[in-house]
Amino acid sequence: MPVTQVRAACPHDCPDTCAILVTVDNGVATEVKGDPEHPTTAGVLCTKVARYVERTYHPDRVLYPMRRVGRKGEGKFERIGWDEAIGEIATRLGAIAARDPEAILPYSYAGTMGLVQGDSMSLRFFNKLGASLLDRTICATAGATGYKYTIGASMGTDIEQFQDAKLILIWGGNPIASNLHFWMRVQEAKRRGATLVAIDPYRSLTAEKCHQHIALLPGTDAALALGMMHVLIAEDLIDQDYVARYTLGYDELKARALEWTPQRTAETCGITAAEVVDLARLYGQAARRGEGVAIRMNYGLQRVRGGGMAVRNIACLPALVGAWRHKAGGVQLSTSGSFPANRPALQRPDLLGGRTPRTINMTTIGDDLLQDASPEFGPKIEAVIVYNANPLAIAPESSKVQQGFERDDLFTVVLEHFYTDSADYADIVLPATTQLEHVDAHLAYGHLYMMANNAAIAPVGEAKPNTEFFRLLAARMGFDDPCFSETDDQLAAQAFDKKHERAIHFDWESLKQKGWQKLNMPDAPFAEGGFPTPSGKCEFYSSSMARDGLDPLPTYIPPYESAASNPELARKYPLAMISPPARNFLNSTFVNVQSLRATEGEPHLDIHPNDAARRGIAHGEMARIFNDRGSFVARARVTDKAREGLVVGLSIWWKKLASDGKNANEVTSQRLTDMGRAPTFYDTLVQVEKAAPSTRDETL
Ligand SMILES: Nc1nc2c(c(=O)[nH]1)N[C@H]1C(S)=C(S)[C@@H](COP(=O)(O)OP(=O)(O)OC[C@H]3O[C@@H](n4cnc5c(=O)[nH]c(N)nc54)[C@H](O)[C@@H]3O)O[C@H]1N2
Ligand SMILES: Nc1nc2c(c(=O)[nH]1)N[C@H]1C(S)=C(S)[C@@H](COP(=O)(O)OP(=O)(O)OC[C@H]3O[C@@H](n4cnc5c(=O)[nH]c(N)nc54)[C@H](O)[C@@H]3O)O[C@H]1N2
Ligand code: SF4
Ligand SMILES: [Mo]
Repeated sequence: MPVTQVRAACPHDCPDTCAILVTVDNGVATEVKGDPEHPTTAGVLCTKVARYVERTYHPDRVLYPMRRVGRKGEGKFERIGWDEAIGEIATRLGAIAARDPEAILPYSYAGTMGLVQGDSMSLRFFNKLGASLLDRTICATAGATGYKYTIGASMGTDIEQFQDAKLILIWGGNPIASNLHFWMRVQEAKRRGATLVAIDPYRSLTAEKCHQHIALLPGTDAALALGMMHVLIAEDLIDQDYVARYTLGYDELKARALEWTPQRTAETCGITAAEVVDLARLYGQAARRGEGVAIRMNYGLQRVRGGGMAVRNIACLPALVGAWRHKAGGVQLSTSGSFPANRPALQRPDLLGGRTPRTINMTTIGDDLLQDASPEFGPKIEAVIVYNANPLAIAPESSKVQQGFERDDLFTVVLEHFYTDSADYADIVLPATTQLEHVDAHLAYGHLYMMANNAAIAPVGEAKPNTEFFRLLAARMGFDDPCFSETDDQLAAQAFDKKHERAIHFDWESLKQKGWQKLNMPDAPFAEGGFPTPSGKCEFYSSSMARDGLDPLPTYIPPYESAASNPELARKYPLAMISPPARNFLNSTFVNVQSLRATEGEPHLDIHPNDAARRGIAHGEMARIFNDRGSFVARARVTDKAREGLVVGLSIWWKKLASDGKNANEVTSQRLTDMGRAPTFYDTLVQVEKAAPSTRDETL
């Protein structure tokens, strides 16, 4: 066989969704590289995915169906055949479903973002079965909800315009680690004279490289946005024409914003009043000059109690100063709402046949697995099918998640590439294909291209695509609707709604050949209003919020856990902890790739010199981080990158690769955000103390 090049797309939960070229030599993938022709990928892959070949042929891949032989969590399995595995799963699920199908729960997230290997055949199966629905909230639903109330959909400034901005606010994001191709555009803007401002409690890799860094307290962004509005209004930096034509509720907003003096804002955010005033002036004056002023908001700021409101308040700023008029102005949180993804065709909610099963929130899986049957909760959860997710590592309040998955009366199936922390608790582990081994269609949440992924190699071992597992299981359970025999290509061909004007040119066969195709959209989406809200305007006042029992105007909702909002708790646990992504991991993916783990080293905790000194902790010593929910250990890095009162544990480590078998989610809570029912990972108070030296065996 000759050496060939196959067009692929990066499947990971990253805004960039890169176009990849896979070199295949005699059936073996030898190299992945970024497609130089694809405008946002520009020939570059991040260090993680540059290792995708190493990950694919990793000696620890799950190669065969496996049945547990040890205790739950012990990770001892024996090989079985696919036929036996499917038979056993069908029998177990069939018996549970005969009593109550809602006792069965799918648990999945974005291990792959593919529209096919994500949720297509899987949800057809669960819909037909009548299983519990899963509320997929673990990442972005707080911000997405706040943004939707204000702007109308997850749409915003095109990444391909950012290089022409003169001012870029990087708000609650760390693009050098988590949105690399956006950072490349920012670098170009900087070369063309743009000013860069990072708004982040932590001096991240990105904040370090910006002209300014505003290190506010976690969870206080909503107040900073209100303080900026105050200054913009007081100093007459509002675009009155834009506001009059394309926004709703300015007078009410004005009254609200005037309550937020720079002094009050500064006290709430733990910064100076001058920082508030200067930021607002920088923003308002550049917009007044007709320059591109753009905000890249990211999800880091919405993992706190008031996360939805914070995103909403920030999303009001571009309309106030008319920044949307410029194609390099406005705001981007996510572009996913630009894509006319045809989820009903893929997932077939009609197979529910009029049933409305209960919904389980994936964020509170810890509590939910420990719930007994009750009229409010419904049946006890008796079976969980995990795919594209690693709940033991990534869900908050780990000790409860672990207790739940340890239950002897719980039947757990995990579809995986590796023996993750979650796979160790499975009754049956099934080998899943990687992106090099299956077909998929993708949208992106950081750019505007529909993407195709071709299979480059044959499945490794006995791995099968997620879709094939659900096809086999459906057949074994007697589901004979024709939709259960559709191939992955047939599914991919339904991924986008061809009748929609933005996807009018979508044709799966040609997308597969070309690899990518841009949506049909204007460069400046809201230059003349046209917001996809109920009023068609940017909604400073939102009747939908009033209807949903929320304050219809921008406001500030303090964190659950902070010195100001909960002084009693703060006396016991005085440090705010955040656990944002490490550069060399992708959530918990890649932690087991030796070359990448070696770069991260081991779990660290960044702590300010004053906080470390008070606790007698020296740089490089082990620290124990704890609160009422649990504890974990990490090696202290004494650094002023973390502001005083804040500790930072870059994540998400595999527990079994940490010296104490734990990670940052031991101490995070299951409390939910103000909107979107989302997690509050970065709304966590802890205490830190010196721990015994690590007994970690470096040869592990
Ligand atoms: N390398 C790498 N890339 C990734 C990921 C990964 O794990 N590794 N994960 C992917 C996924 S799933 C997602 S959702 C995105 C996440 O990436 P981002 O959306 O960028 O969000 P985070 O990394 O959670 O946080 C970004 C920054 O927000 C800061 N932050 C924390 N709390 C606050 C706050 O209250 N206010 C403000 N203003 N800032 C705050 C953090 O210190 C951090 O530097 O990245 C994706 N890309
Ligand atoms: N403390 C703390 N916790 C967090 C966060 C944080 O910042 N701090 N971030 C949160 C966020 S933003 C997110 S999005 C979640 C992420 O949570 P998850 O979506 O659970 O993400 P991963 O940990 O990457 O787990 C994905 C798993 O899917 C598997 N996988 C990949 N492709 C396939 C496939 O094709 N088939 C199958 N069967 N499996 C596949 C991978 O091997 C991997 O083990 O974590 C959240 N948890
Ligand atoms: S993880 Fe993100 S930056 Fe890395 S290759 Fe995938 S899409 Fe590109
Ligand atoms: Mo995420």
